[in-house]
Amino acid sequence: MFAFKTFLAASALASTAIAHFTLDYPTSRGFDDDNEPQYCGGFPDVASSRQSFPLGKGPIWIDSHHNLATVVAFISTSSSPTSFSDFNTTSNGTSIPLASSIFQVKEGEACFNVDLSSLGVGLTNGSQVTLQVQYDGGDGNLYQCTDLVLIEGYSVPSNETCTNDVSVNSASTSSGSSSSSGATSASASSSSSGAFAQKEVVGWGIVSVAMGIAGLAFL
Ligand SMILES: [Cu+2]
Repeated sequence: MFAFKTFLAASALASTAIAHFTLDYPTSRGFDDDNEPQYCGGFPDVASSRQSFPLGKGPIWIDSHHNLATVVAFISTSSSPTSFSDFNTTSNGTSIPLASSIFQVKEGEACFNVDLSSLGVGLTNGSQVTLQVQYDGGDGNLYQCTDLVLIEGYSVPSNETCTNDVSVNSASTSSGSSSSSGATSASASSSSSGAFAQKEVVGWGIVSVAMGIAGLAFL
């Protein structure tokens, strides 16, 4: 009897462990671990109310349940995106750059900053976007979506600000976290050239992500 109870407890722990990852800020449309491999984690409809989010630098928080995972974020500028292809181009055909670098996270809570005003796709105060996070912890690509309205000068809650940006130091995983603030300010002071430099470094990753998105779009 005792052993059976122990077995049940172990099973409960195991099902918690397959939670893949959650998008905690801004709040996800919804979470269903069985459907997380699907577009927007199985929640294809835009949320009834959009969350305010900074037009400039703003934080994204995830909770990773795998030892190590590869993460990237991208946006759609459609008010009602319906597929991955809506995250490739704007309505007038302009291609949309990735919203983050392609970076790695360890298990646990992690944050990274995006600056959607820097993407060059004409976002302004009041623009509506959907941000999708792609996460691969070794069991395939998983997705979460959040629906935002971009506000110039919007201040996120102080407990959601991201000072240890895990997307900044991903190329040097052996370096300590103490160097992160310096790296953050360095990249912030040269955001446009920094973004291009990151693209060069992770060029093949971007190509494979883009091909993955395009492949899904043409299925
Ligand atoms: Cu998983």
